[in-house]
Amino acid sequence: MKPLSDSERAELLAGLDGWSLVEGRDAIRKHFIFDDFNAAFAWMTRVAMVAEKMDHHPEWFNVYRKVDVTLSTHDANGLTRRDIEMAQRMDQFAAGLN
Ligand code: HBI
Repeated sequence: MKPLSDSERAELLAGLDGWSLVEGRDAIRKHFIFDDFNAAFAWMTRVAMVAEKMDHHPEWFNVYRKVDVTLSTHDANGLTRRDIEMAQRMDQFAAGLN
């Protein structure tokens, strides 16, 4: 799979909310905060189902109601459209919970 071109990157990242580039790595990161652990884990469960369906999995770290997410495509060693799509799905699910 091909990483995003510079112009695709600029255009697609501009459409995301609250995601930032990771220093020293072609990846994007966002810190999600939910009402409580139950909400955080419910969100992770929904995302996990989509990740399996997309065959595209996040790198994430959860403590109580916080989930730190990093997205990158390992097979491409960088950002691809799959990462953008996963970020959009994550934001959609989070909007429904908070
Ligand atoms: N998830 N983020 C990410 N990047 C990948 O390249 C990737 C994945 N999940 C599954 C997957 N690749 C498989 O297609 C390969 O490991 C075979």
